[in-house]
Amino acid sequence: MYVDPHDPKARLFLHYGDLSDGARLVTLLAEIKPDEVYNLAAQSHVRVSFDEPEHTADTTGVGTIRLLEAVRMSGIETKFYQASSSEMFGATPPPQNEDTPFYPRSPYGAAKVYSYWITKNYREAYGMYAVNGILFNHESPRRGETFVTRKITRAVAAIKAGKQDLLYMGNLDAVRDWGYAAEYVEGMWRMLQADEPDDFVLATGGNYTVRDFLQISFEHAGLNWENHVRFDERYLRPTEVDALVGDASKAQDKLGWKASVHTPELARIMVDADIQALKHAGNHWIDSVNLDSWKN
Ligand code: F7E
Repeated sequence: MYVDPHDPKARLFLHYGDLSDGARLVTLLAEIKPDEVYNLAAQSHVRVSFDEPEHTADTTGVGTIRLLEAVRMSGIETKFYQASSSEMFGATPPPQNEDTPFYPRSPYGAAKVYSYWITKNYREAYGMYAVNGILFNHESPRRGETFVTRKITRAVAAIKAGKQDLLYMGNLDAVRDWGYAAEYVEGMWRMLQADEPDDFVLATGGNYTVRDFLQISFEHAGLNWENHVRFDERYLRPTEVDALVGDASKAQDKLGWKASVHTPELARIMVDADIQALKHAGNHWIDSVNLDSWKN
């Protein structure tokens, strides 16, 4: 939790920096000398990457080499984690694991493939402790409001409270393997504690459609999703990733990591959290639901 830096209990210190500014990254790393660097920064919305492909390539792709170069140039000893993504598998059918070929289907997926390979290259070329965590969709009540899970659970809370009636959605047939972000963050940390740097898939192995997520979420609030969900083609992507279902057995064998929260429980956690959040925020919260719902 963030506390004022003057407080003796302060343990989290924030610094300004941007992945488009390589010189700043070098200065920051030389100053902080971190033991571990987690590159979670990106333009991470797949639909938005079709609208802003160049910006996505710059942050999600080239940003990674700026950070790797900053580690190298500052001469510090640090372990490096790259947030690789199941989106890299794209059109290659499930189940997907570390040996599955990549076939990205978006500017975002293509940029992540670049970052994956450049991370591996720095490991091999310079002996850096650099790893790729290939994470399948991981969600929580903190998920951005324009990703499908949170969009659904926020709408469920608003509909339940009688403040919204309809929810506009795109492709309900897409299959995803949605896990709980808190568990995945522990998996990321475990990757950096291993004896040797390596690449790992983190996933639950579950297989649910967007329609399933709707059904579970609405049902948890005592609602029938079919009465409230309508189609809007603006949420379709020019090329879709039809099915992502991960096989995380390597992470289980080598890191002792296994997901325990599966998609139905995750949906219920998120619905409960949004019902609570709505009670606290009242009408202000609803305004932002309506503003957000057109743009994702
Ligand atoms: O879409 C479908 C949509 O935007 C999931 C990012 O964290 O995970 C995420 O990427 C599915 C897609 O996530 C709506 O077409 C239907 O098939 O929640 P999403 P994503 O594209 O899977 C990966 C692992 C990442 O790395 C990414 O950074 O849901 N869908 N209707 C919709 N999606 C959205 N957003 N909104 C809709 O109305």
